[in-house]
Amino acid sequence: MAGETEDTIYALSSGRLPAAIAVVRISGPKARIGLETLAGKVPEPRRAARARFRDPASGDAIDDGLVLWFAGPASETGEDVAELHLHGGRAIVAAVFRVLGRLEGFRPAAAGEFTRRALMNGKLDLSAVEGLGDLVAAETDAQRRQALRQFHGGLSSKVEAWRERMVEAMARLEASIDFSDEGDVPEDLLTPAIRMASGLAQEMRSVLADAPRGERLRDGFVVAIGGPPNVGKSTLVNRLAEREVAIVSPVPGTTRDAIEVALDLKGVPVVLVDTAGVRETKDPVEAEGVRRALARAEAADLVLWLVEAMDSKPPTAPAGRRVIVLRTKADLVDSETQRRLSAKDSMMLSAKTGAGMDRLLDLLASEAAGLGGEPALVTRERQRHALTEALKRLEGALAVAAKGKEELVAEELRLSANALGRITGRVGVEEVLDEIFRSFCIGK
Ligand SMILES: Nc1nc2c(ncn2[C@@H]2O[C@H](COP(=O)(O)OP(=O)(O)OP(=O)(O)O)[C@@H](O)[C@H]2O)c(=O)[nH]1
Ligand SMILES: [Mg+2]
Repeated sequence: MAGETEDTIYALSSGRLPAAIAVVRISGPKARIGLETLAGKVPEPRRAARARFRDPASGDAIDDGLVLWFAGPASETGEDVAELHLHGGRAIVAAVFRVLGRLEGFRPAAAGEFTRRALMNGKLDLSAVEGLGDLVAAETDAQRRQALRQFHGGLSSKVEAWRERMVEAMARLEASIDFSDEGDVPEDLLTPAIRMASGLAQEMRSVLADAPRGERLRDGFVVAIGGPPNVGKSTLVNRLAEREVAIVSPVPGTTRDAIEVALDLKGVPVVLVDTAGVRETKDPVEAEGVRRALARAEAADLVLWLVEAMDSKPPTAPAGRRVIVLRTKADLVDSETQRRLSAKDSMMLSAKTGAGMDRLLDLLASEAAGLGGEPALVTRERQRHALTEALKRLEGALAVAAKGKEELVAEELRLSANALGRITGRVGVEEVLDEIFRSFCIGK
């Protein structure tokens, strides 16, 4: 719970004004005073009540609306929280803020401060906070599902369960080391510890194997559009984006900078990157564009390498993660040539007539689909690092266990559990002692 010295914070929690409704939240020890000052009453917890908001200094009515009261600790932040539902006018919100700002111990909330207080008060753990951030930022269904799973503790509950198993094994080992003269400590403690550690290591490896997919889903599946100048790269990007994001012209070398556009392909976020046409050039600006184009192609998840259908000797694509060659301007070649070319291993496309576009979209969706499906548990580098460290320590524990060194096993397990604790933001040394005394009734 927040201490007496904690400020009471307030902020507009709904979107940009003006809007139909504005939600102002107040959290902290004096939230009740804020509500009484503005609305003249505090309703029953969790029940919406009609209220007339006034400025007590002038007695002026500010607005009519609703108020909600959540008494701490049963609130989002764990503190007393009031929610004001106002009409979403700028002057209304400004007047409410003016009243709150005059109150002793009140100040505007900093970014993320409500969530931060929820974290500090144990309402959310660290990975749930990250899930919440992703949930608000999610732009596609697959991103939303993944974020919601994390917010609901998908990762933390798994990590906590792992940690508990480790802490228990550790406690048993330490009991055997520290209290080996006590009669009620089992003899062979290493065998169950080894079994536990190798089982956990296996589970961690499989969660880690899924991590790149989770991280990628947050950022989007990156598709770079590359190829020689003037083949219709920007035209294709505009067509896929269904708006004019890039300049198209018959002059080769039109695109210089890499241009990004976000697409939602069947729930999976795809970032298309239009790049400068790749060719030898003396123009330093274009040369920089070509350098960037090649770098983007190299880093992309998929490269669509475009060449003109009538080009008999098109330049080959640079090495990327995965390259698909597309032949553009299909409308400019006769049907005989079209047949001959499509017999080869490339797709024909006309951004002008739309021919081949459906097939391309299907292909992109199926390439990106790997990111959808069952949401991954690890979605951030921070979590992956901590989990990798936990696994490394667990493997270390197995290695020293093989040599029969009990104290070292316990130490490696402790470091592994600590690394896991970093994922959820809860690392407690006290727990180990608690565990020893709970399960062995040593009674000291
Ligand atoms: N007939 C025909 N013309 C096309 C097609 N796609 C693009 N074009 C034309 O080809 C020219 C070049 O198109 P852009 O999209 O600017 O080509 P780009 O590959 O982005 O070119 P740079 O940015 O210079 O590398 C423009 O005049 C387009 O109108 C197509 O499918 N059919
Ligand atoms: Mg272009």
